[in-house]
Amino acid sequence: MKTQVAIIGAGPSGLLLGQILAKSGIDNVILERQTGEYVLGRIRAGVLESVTVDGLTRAGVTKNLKEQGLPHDGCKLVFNGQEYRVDFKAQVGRNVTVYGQTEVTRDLMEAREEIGATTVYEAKNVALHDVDGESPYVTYEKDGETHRLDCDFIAGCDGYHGVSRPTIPADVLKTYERVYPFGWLGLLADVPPCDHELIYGKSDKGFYLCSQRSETRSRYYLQVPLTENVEDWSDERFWDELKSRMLPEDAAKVTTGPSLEKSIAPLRSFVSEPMRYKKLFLAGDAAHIVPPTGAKGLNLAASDVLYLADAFEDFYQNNSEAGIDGYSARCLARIWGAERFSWYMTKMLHTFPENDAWDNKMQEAEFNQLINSENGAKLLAENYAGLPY
Ligand code: RFL
Ligand code: PHB
Repeated sequence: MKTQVAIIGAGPSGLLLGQILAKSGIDNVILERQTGEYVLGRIRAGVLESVTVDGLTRAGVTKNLKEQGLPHDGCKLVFNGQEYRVDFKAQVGRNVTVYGQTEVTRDLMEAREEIGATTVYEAKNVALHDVDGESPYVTYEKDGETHRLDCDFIAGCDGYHGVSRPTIPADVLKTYERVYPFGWLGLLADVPPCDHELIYGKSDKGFYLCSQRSETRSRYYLQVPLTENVEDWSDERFWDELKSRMLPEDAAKVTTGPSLEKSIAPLRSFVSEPMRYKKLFLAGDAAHIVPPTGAKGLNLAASDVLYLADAFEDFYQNNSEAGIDGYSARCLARIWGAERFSWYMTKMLHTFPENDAWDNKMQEAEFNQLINSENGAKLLAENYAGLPY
């Protein structure tokens, strides 16, 4: 098989890139290790910045988003009993859209099927070859047979545990990492959300987040130690713990119900540089991870993809390599801004086991600056609604 761009991974990065390129007449094939159902079963992000909505618009995939996406003009922060609403709309004139990653992924999968572009699911042992030569190719196994996909370029959209990043020689890659000493236990349930906006809270028992997917589906998270097992969290235990961390007036508005999904995700900040090595380009979680506190993971993936689509369009339509050459630096400028914001939100709103009395006072001062300074609130709103693209 031969194509122009071989895309590794059918998560949101790979599917969005594939759709935009196909619309521009650039042939591409996606190789995905899992089944489509497995990819859709992963419950992840829920908040879209305008850059992500722009990306989906460019891909022509906004029908359901327009009908079902919920515009949010602000969110509530609660810090040890004090609450504060950040008004994104008033502060920076922009808002965000609440629409789940599962829905984004499903919309992109359906659109890809409609245009008849090739996605190979359950592609095993994907390996990248000659990425530093003139004729790169990818091999994979499917139904016991080995296949070869020749291409001009490879887009590594295969997430943090993928094969693309490790293909780059170790002496070329520089990585930066911060691992946090806790995870988030998430619960999805078909119950109405407790508030029309998201609530990010810190109590003396740890962080909690009240999020949503629709007016009838809620997503809640609790900070838990990394030693916790999801099997030890009955629904009842989860709801009790959540309510015990919330302000009593908010807790009174929580509707409980049976969980559709429960899982624990560790928190990590990670960046690898550069994002391009010869014919290989990394995008999304393959190149960087943020802790979910700033709601940036999916949105960064979308901005990488838009820059990469620009670069390939420039190459194939204008015969220019400028976009390709500038890709890594262009992405990383935006990524480091989002890394800073996610790290700041995580540090301000979680309970750190190693914190001493000084650290606790600094956390409190951080929150006070936010609620007492118009500039503090504006900075948060600007970052949350999305840094310039
Ligand atoms: P994905 O979604 O991980 O997709 C990568 C795809 O590549 C496939 N793959 C391979 N395919 C072929 N061969 C291989 N060797 C392969 N190795 C991997 C995988 O099966 C997968 O289908 O990365 P992508 O597309 O870059 O998208 C990024 C987003 O998924 C991610 O940034 C966010 O979901 C991050 N994230 C969250 N972000 C938020 O903004 N809010 C959240 O609440 C939130 N929760 C999360 C998250 C990420 C999590 N991960 C990665 C463990 C919760 C979790 C559990
Ligand atoms: C979610 O709804 O899953 C969600 C929302 C906001 C975040 C993280 C996760 O910051």
